[in-house]
Amino acid sequence: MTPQPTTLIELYEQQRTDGEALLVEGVDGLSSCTSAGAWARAAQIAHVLEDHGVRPGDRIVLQVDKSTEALLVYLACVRAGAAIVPVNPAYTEAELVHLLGDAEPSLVIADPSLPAANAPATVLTLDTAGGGTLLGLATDAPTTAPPFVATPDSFAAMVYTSGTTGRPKGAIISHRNLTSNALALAAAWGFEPSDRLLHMLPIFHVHGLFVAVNVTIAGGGSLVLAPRFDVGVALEQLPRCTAMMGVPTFYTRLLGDDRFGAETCRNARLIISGSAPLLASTHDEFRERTGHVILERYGMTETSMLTSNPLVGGRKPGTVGPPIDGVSVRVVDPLTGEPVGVGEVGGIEVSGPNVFAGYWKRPDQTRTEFTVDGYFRTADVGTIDSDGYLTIVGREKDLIISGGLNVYPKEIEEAIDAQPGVLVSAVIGVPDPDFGEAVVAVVVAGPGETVDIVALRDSLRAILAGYKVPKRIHVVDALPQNAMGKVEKERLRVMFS
Ligand code: MCA
Ligand code: AMP
Repeated sequence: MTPQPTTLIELYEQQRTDGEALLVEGVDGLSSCTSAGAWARAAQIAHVLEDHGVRPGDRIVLQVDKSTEALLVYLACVRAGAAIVPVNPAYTEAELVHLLGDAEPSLVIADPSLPAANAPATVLTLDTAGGGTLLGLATDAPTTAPPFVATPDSFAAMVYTSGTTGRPKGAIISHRNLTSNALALAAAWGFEPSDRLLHMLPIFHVHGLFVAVNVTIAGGGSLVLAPRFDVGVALEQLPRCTAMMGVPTFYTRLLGDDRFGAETCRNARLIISGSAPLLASTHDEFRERTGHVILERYGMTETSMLTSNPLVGGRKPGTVGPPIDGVSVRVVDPLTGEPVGVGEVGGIEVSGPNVFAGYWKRPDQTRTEFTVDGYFRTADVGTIDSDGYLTIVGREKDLIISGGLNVYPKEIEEAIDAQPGVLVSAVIGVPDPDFGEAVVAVVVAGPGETVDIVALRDSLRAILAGYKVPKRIHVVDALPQNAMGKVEKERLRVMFS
């Protein structure tokens, strides 16, 4: 019997049953490629990376719009032993400064129209049409990869995640982390060569880049790859697919269209939601309209996927299911660190082969986020029921999840406070029918000053990615504070919801 793959290279090579089968079927303007073709093209790109000085363990920052070629860059990094650092194409120059300085990439691959193209590093370009310097250089390169031998601990990716304090930090993600997760999920969700996954997620995050792509590879199936989520494209493509992965906003938007129904899902066997809480009402409406029970799962950048409702058996709305194979999840008392009883609420801690090695260049922060017995503190708050299903009831971290994208209030508050006329601000998340939570800012003007909301929003747009810019800005005389002088965000949430 062939041993289970422990690296992404083994995963790809062992699970590829039919090299001539499509790995990616591009739609809405994206290109297609076979499994063997993708692997060979990735080898060629890996040679270009190597020719530009990239060595195993080096970081490669990627800021491009979603395309099939961008996925091949990910596979090329795997084959060259480099860690991909995916970056949201909406990030502004200001948002990139810290990341580029921190990651110290030996190479940047960027769309020529995006800020990373001006990075103070070696830059190769790649646009959505497959143009740019990168692929031109790859054309005549060998189709067998450079001689990198991966181990389970080899560095596969570094994904930036923010914190409630301080600047975004790079989570170091290994081949073991991604391979073990892909295998566990493919088995849990029954992925097979006949599967066709509708992929409309962005590829600058764990959900779209690793969960969707690696699970498909592990199952030997194919991706129907669209540039972005779009209801019209989903209505056209979903009937041809067996599975879909998305954030709750995808499903509320589909339900908002009368054409969406059981017929659209006629070939689907599995509809998965994650990255943000799925409302019970969305769950119910989806079941009534299509007959499908959405499968909800829970994960994090630092850990990949942790728990999932089952493929077979009871999917419980409002819960994120039991731990997936190989993952251990416990709920502890925040004061004592001791596990709480069934049905009691506490901090969620996790361990397993999927859990990352630590934060790049931040040994102190890494130490404080792990317990002495090696569990990672998620800063999510939850409870486990008598069947072992986890429910997330809140977050210790001051985090807003808008349309599946994380927004850290502190970063937005700092940006607002630096604007003319502003004394202080507080940023909160309020319920939103489309994004789940919407970013709202509450601002106090300095003495004798006024705040021009339109000008403030324009200034924020220039420095922050669009999804972080508050959807609403309210000016108030003072922020409510408790006896300790801390802003009472809960009161603000009630006032401005
Ligand atoms: C775009 N906009 C947003 C968001 N996305 N505003 C708030 N929240 C958002 N998520 C703004 C843009 O700045 C723009 O504003 C306007 O909406 C239109 O932009 P567009 O790009 O056309 O938006 P969209 O196509 O409607 O995108 C919404 C979306 C997208 C489909 C929900 O954000 C999306 O695909 N989200 C998925 C994120 C994801 O994959 N998360 C997984 C993270 P303006 O016009 O004013 O400039 S990984 C994770 O969380 C863990 C590991 C896990 O468990 O999975
Ligand atoms: P990120 O830092 O982008 O990896 O986001 C991870 C966070 O998203 C988790 O710590 C949770 O707070 C949240 N999250 C992910 N999946 C779910 C889910 N199914 N339900 C509720 N929250 C979720």
